[in-house]
Amino acid sequence: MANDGHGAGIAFPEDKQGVHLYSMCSPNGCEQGSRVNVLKGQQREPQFLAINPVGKIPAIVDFDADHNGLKVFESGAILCHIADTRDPEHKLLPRDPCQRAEALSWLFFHTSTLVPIAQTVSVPLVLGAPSLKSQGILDRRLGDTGGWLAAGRYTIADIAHLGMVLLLKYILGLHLKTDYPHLAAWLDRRGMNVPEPCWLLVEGPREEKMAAIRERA
Ligand SMILES: N[C@@H](CCC(=O)N[C@@H](CS)C(=O)NCC(=O)O)C(=O)O
Repeated sequence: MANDGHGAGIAFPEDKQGVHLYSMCSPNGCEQGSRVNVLKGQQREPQFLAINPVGKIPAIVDFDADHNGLKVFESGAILCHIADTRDPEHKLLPRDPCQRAEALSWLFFHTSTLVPIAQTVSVPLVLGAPSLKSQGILDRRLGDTGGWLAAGRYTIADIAHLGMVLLLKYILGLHLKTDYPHLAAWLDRRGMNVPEPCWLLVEGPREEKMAAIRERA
């Protein structure tokens, strides 16, 4: 696989067929397809951010005719896409709603609980502090789409982010309207106009707010 000059050090594919993986050998990556060396910061190169705006490996591009260069990031989403499109017998992700929900429960446990715990310990040692902040990533994405996170409409992707965005806003003391205007507009948009959790409205310094949260729990 030759470097076609797109990225400073990332070898992008010349034959645009099938599923192309962008990754490197890491706990949730493997050495296939194009190597994106996160130890050298290649995940933050514009050409890779165009594939995964979150700046993390793994990511794939699906060049098959049906999928038309579809970009997928987040290991869970990649696994679902592969299962949905390359497993006609549904061996990897069952079709039966009960079995499917069970498989997805454990997949989501892996990506949302186990991986962050493992990374809390390992990432600062290997990579230093993460440089791309979630709220900035979401704000840019919503600025690009002008609406919702995915599929041009309100989906479970928007629903999933709501509580955590409010929590980040509170914990980090974010000024959304001035610093993250697209995120602020998204929160105000029809369908997202839910009341803030009561504990967010507690006045006073952070310690008092935390005490109020514990009291109300
Ligand atoms: N939730 C993501 C996590 C991906 C992730 O954190 N990848 C690491 C390598 S194992 C990475 O690219 N880190 C680079 C960075 O954070 O700058 C997934 O499951 O795909």
